[in-house]
Amino acid sequence: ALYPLKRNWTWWYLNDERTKSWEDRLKKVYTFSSVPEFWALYDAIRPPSGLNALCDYNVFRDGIQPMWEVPENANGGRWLIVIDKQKTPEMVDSIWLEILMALVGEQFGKDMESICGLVCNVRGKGSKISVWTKDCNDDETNLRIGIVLKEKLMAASKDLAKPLFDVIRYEDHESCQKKTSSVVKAKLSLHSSESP
Ligand code: M7G
Repeated sequence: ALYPLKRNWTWWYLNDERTKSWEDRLKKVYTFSSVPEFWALYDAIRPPSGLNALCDYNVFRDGIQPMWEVPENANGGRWLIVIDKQKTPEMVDSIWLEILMALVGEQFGKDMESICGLVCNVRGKGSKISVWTKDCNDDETNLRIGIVLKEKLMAASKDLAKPLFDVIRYEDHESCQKKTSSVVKAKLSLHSSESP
């Protein structure tokens, strides 16, 4: 194919069928391996703003299932962007596309190896977008990944002339699974107001 990607990515969809188990709600949509294939898929499906509450999108490196249980995620964590309800649907879609293009376009250099995938949780109380990485204790790598994410979000905010985020936080999956409140203590955080 023309314009092959460096690696293959699989797009997954979690539907909103409340009566089913989480695992049964999760479906593989398509694996893409070139730039035109990526855009054909992106254009054919709804953006996050078109999904019902409770649905998720996951775009993960081919071979890594988008769940805590698999070895690539078992010791991992995520950079989390919480998008409050005041933000417009277009802003959610912009954050999603900005990070998606950064991943598919290999914008994280050698740290691409530490990235598992990208998640969008569409929720009534406000959506979440997160980048999952392999090792929650590798602060150095995770921080470098976070800095690239922040740069991408700052640039997109400038283009839209709207601040897309206040803070991004890194948390480990284990704490998320054990959480009893909606707040998990962050291992790392980056604020839009701070430089760099
Ligand atoms: P969430 O969708 O990450 O966050 O988790 P939310 O609170 O904003 O909806 C919601 C629930 O989905 C969890 O409590 C689990 O029951 C289930 N779930 C989510 N994830 C990411 C996984 C996973 O990786 N594996 C399994 N088995 N269940 C999951």
